[in-house]
Amino acid sequence: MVTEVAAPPTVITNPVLTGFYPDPSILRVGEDFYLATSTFEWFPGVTLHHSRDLVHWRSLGGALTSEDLLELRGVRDSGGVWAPCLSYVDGLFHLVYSNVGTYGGGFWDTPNYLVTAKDITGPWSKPVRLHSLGFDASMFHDDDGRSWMLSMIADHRSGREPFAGIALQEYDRAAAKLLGEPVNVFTGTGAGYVEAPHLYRHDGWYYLVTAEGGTFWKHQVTVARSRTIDGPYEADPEGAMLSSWPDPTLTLQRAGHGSLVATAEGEWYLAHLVGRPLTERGRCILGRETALQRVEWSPDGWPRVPGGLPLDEVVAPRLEPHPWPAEPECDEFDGTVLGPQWSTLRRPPSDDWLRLSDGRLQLVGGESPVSLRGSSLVGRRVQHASCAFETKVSSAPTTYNQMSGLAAYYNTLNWVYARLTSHEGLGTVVDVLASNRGRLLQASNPVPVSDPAAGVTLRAELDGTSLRFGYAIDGGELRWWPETHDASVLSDEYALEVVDSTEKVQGFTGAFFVLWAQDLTGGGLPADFAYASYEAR
Ligand code: 6LW
Repeated sequence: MVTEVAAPPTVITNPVLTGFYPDPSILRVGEDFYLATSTFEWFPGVTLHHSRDLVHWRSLGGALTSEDLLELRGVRDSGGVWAPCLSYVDGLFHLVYSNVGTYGGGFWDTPNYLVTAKDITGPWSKPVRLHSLGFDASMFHDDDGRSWMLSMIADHRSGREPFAGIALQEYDRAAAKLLGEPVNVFTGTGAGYVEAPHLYRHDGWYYLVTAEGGTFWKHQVTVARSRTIDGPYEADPEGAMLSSWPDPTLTLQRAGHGSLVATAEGEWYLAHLVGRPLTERGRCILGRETALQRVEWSPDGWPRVPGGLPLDEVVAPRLEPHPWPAEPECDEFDGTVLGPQWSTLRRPPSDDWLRLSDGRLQLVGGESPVSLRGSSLVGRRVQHASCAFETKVSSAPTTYNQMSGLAAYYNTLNWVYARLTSHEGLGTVVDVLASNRGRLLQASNPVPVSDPAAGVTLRAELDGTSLRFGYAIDGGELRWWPETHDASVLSDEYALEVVDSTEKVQGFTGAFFVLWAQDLTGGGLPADFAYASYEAR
């Protein structure tokens, strides 16, 4: 007699999106699941991922690929696109997002926008300007055909709670405009920083999922419910739906900013952000990532994550496994557009500064590393605690104002750059320059290059907090500069600068490996990159 051995349940291994993919908004349309995440000062705006089984995810690149959809020139570090929300109605994907141009001193300039598209890969419609009351805009489409916009409410007045609550306002889809006045429907549970609203209807209740506690260690997901859409909303008497705060030893820390999804068979999951510090409550070089937790409904109708703590592995839904082909390690730049793994800084790729032809990527030397408008930079997220990035660059710098190469990059103030440049005494050289909270450091000594046109191989290797750079010149083998760099400065925790309890510089992004070219003479000296390889180790 043959006994049937049940296949072990498939598991979801967290984070499902490794590297800088925060503030996840999850959506199911038919048999397809989508995740939309924040991108801040990076193009394309709003990164999109796709899955058919919640286990395997593939990148679809980003939604906001041009400047008529998103203007990022001039935005501060960690400004730009905060916390998108993806929804679906009338056969159209609806994407709302905040474009936080500036922040500081208790103020946020945060216009919110709505774009729609028939297909998740676009084209997306001309943005509809919504209100600017606060960031973390989201949208809910009710069974009665009405739609509602939500966001956090910013209050700069002294002595007031700067995160003043959650605004709800009706949105007329036909007229493409907001109706009536916004109402503050939820001021939180007292954990502070109430933000990131997502609204759902289930079993006759409206469930308002928010984040509280702030996006660092005390972050949490809070759920409140009401029988009527404009409240009053009562928070779950059992407290936070999810938080890492109770246990600093967990792998997944900073858990918060969640959104819900149900499979067609009614299995519920929560997408949320996490950080994986290298040491307890230390620095998260991979930034805020996206994870999924299983949700069980309590007998009295509350969505709960069993135990309320983020698990590294959760049981996957009963769906056919749907793996995707692996991303190639090496990009030979033999296409005409950049692959979905690449992002650019504050401006989308365009022929005046980025060209892909003849199997190479050419960057026209742009503005300085601190530029908020014209950086010639193409980057990919660091997605593994141990990995390597390599390229071969050729250029003809004749002054110290011309440089090109690869860098480990967090923001305009924190990076380590192995570059080809010119040195008064030595001529063309390769060296390593670093910026630590804006303080420039000559990190490694220059090495003369006699034949730059032949191209210089540059390599970065990251292992935990240790980052080192190597070079191969004039047909020689790969050599390493002796210095190793503290990679943990490329983290949210290090980038965040607070002065007199005011956040001067936010740290919301994550580490990138980038190809970079500057020509501070304004002459636009080009640099050619033959390939770029990223190896997880
Ligand atoms: C986002 C807010 C948050 O707007 O961090 O973690 C902010 N939660 O909801 C930036 O990601």
